Amino acid sequence: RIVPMPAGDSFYITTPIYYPSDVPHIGHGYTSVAVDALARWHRQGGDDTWMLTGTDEHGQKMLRAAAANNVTPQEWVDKLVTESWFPLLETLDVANDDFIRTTQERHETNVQTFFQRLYDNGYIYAGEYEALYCVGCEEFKPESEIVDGTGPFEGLKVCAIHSKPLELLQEKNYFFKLSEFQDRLLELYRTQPDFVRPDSARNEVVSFVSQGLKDLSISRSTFDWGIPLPWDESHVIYVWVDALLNYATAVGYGADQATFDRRWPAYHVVGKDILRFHAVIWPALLMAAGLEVPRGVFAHGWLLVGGEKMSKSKLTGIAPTEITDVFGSDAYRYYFLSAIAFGQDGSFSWEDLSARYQSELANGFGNLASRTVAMIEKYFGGVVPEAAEYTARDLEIQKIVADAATSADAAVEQFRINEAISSIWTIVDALNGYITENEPWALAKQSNSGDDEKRGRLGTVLYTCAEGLRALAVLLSPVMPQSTEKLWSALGAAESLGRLQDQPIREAGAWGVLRPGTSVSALAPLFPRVETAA
Ligand code: ME8
Repeated sequence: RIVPMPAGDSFYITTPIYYPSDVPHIGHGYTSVAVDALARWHRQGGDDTWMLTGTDEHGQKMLRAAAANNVTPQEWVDKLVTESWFPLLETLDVANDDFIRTTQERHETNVQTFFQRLYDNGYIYAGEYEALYCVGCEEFKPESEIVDGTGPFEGLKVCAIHSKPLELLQEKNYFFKLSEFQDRLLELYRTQPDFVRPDSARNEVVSFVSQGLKDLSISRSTFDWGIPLPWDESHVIYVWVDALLNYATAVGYGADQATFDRRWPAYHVVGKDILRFHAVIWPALLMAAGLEVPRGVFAHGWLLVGGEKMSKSKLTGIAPTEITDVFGSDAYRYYFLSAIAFGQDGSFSWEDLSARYQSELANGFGNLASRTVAMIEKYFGGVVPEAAEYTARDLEIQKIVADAATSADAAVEQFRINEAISSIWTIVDALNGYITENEPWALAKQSNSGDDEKRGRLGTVLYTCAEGLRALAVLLSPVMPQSTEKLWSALGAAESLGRLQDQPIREAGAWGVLRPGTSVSALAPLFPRVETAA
């Protein structure tokens, strides 16, 4: 079911808020660049776009790490956020509109407002709880995720994800009546089939909820690093529900109704590890508070390194800077967004990254850009020539450009980023083939010996390439903001057409936008040769 979004719509999109205690790795970077590319696309499509990211700073994990480092939890998270998490955004060229931290006042106060409302609405009650808790997951574990320990943990119950012993917690807790929402949730998944995407994620959620839901413990009373419950300050709000609320407090929930109305509801992009929190618990909490549910939840897959899920517990994490220092941030963005089917697991390897960098970016896109600009410099004194008469083959190129732009937009609407990129790449491949067929260097030789028709043809061929590159710059700018910017100015388009980020992406496929007579300027290789140690 494809529902195209009209231009000018509100488009609010979020990443998960990350635990700052982990060092940022390429998995976090993957989610962030995907959300950033989607946001940039919509922003350039004229939608009223808002991209949010941030950090999840409460909970026992943070408290313990701070204690181990002999600092207060606030000092601990402040240090991590400034030293590791803000810089990640710069490293990956993420243009987020806001960054929320759950220790901010704007969050804490309004989380309390939200829970008071749930309490007043009768969805919260006090009870006794005894269950096994994983501090790594910050979650009470269901039977299916508990395994018997081995080695040093022989005889203990351990978390299947973290392989660390679980802690038996027994305390008075407040509970949220999640069990009451089973029917309404199933109704939601039925009436809005794209509420959870992709289909595999939707099926998992539907089957989970169909089996019945248990009420959810939403408070803890044995430590105080969290947000106190407004009606019982001896409890702090469970870190996961505190965290989910970020999506609402960041856009004014409880404080600025006008902003909240303008932005909410959001699209959430998350890794599949945290799908249930977003597709089950979060909409139920919103329903209980009488608020609109999210527009949708998109769960992407796992990045695998050497066949293993890369995470905090398995020390195979690779820092994004290890990649960007060598290949640059555009290549990072392009690689993860094009090589992995968005929604499915994908493997990272240095060999694959290097190979794609060389063939697709350096030899494919980069070389097309360099030689087109160089030929315009050489044969037309650096001035974009006019097209003479278009042949059927030229018109075919124009159609490829128009079709690619249309399909890419349709794919982005469906969060299918890799499909959008492969549609756009049909332009790169077509133009490289077009240059080979038309041999502009031969045309130049013939027109030098006075053949006016060949001169006209040379102009048409090079205009076609330059105009195709103009479309490529616009379409690829959400994915590769830096190299497309360089290309844009080399084409002289910045002066004649204005800023790249202001070019309407949904009109990128129109023909004849780049003006003949525009002066191009030299273009250094967009994707220079790299020496890889790998
Ligand atoms: O779960 N492959 O934070 P977190 C792909 N604070 N993506 C990965 C990944 C991998 N191997 N590893 C991590 C939390 N990610 C909570 C979220 S939201 C209200 C609270 C990405 O720091 C992926 O997006 O553990 C995953 O969902 C997220 O990092 C988990 O980040």
